[in-house]
Amino acid sequence: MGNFKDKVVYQIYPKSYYDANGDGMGDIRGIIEKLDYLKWLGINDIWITPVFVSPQNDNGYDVADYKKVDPLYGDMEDLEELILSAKEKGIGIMLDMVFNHTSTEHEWFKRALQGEKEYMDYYIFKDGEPDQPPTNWESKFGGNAWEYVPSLKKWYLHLFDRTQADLNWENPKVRRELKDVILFWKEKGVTGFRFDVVNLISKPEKYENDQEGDGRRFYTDGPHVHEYLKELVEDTGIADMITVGEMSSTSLENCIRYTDPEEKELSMCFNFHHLKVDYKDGNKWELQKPDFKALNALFKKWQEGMEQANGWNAVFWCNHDQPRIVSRFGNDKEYWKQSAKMLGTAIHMLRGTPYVYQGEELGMTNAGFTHIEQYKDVESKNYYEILLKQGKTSKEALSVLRERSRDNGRTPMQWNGEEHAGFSKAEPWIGIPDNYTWINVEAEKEDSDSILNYYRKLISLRKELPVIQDGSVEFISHENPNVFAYRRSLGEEELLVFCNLGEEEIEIDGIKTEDYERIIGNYQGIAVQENGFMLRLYETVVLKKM
Ligand code: TEU
Repeated sequence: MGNFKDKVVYQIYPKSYYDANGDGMGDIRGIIEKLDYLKWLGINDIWITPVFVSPQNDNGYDVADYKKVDPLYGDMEDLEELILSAKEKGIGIMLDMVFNHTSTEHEWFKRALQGEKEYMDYYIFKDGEPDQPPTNWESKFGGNAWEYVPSLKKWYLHLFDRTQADLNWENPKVRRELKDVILFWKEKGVTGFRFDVVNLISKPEKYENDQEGDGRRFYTDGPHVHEYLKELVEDTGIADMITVGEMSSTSLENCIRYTDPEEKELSMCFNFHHLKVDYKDGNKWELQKPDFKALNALFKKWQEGMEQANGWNAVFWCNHDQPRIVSRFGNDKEYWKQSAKMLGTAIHMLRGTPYVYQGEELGMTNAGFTHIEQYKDVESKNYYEILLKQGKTSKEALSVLRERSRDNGRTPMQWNGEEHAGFSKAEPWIGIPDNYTWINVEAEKEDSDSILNYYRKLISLRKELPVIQDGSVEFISHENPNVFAYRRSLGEEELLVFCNLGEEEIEIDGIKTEDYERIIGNYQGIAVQENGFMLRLYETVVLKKM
């Protein structure tokens, strides 16, 4: 497997990164123009969310042609130029492979709808009565996961939107088609791949009602998933590339298998358990304060568990599906700067490959939308209706979206304090929070104490210190659940990482501060005490043994 332990990956959501052609939407040329910024930041690879031909019902996660660039983003020449220019700067490009489903606009699905047997076998069609879906499984975007096609008198499965039909991986032809897509892009010179919800590809033999839940336990980390992944990797020769699987509701055991180098599946996995600690009883659409005790327990379990069994984590707070972390686990008002730096440190010193999502390095905040018309995301729009049906008032539903909508992470990158945050000359496709006048690349580049310069330092520390890349990890427990702390060690080298997730001072005892050198932190110095030190509000400090 390739070496990725000293790497940091940067995620770009092209629609909101930089608009080079002035139509209000970001594009591939926009990314090319910003490569020098990314080089300066110090990242190694860029994961770009899908830019393939798509009706954009789910912003490109509904692919209609895996081998063509959607004109919204540019053309094949642009993408080839991006791959080449990035390479010249020592940056790799990872493309996003959405292989659990295709758009219903994909040629394969259109032919299936015509009743062509060969293509019907590409998808999961089941017989049934028009009023009786084959199972009670729920779509991740709300509602039943089956859609009826009257002309065929059959239902098809869609774990996501009804315009995203699940592929039938049991069919070897489907697997061959998808391998062909990988080979196509590999030849173009990409350095890696991100695989969308790849642990949902293997469905159970029997389709039955789930009496306990929404059906996920039947198809999550499904019966043949490891076999299919191994085959995909072997037949396309990508074992040495950087690959990351997005794993929905997965287990530690499975993530170990997905990423143990001996298994030759993937380099690393994203899991989302730590981003559900503010879901009430597992329900994203019910607000609850983050449970930091649970957060600590999850990180301990995953960090230590993956290490023991030779697995590798992708570590992250933010992506295009998540609200902004500083608004979520930090305080984006009085302690904006401190809490953003603290949260960044918590992730970047971990064992695993850190991912920075565009704008996270600036401390970008949630969108702050107040009207339903401001939202563009299919999931947000669906759930707004569902919440109303459940009896919430429009005001209540909007206050849930304000915290939980995926659009919180999709507002345009804030480049400067000028009109439209320097993102575009035209009115952007989605709104921009007012704080762009001071939260932006230009302002933060100038300020040596900014979140941006702090992230740049976090990234460079990983390159400099083998203990961050390769050290073992051990969580340090504290009676106060707001303390998020761990030790990294490699031979004689030792790092202690302390983060305060809250707004009260906490005493940390039993540390001889004089034995350590402070290598990064978000306050001046250390508040040394008789038997240790005081961790101030949202303080983080990283100590290196001398
Ligand atoms: O997301 C998978 C997924 O299930 C979640 O991230 C989901 O959006 C969220 O938990 C719902 O509450 C991936 C992509 O990242 C996402 O953008 C796509 O919409 C989805 O797959 C379908 O392709």
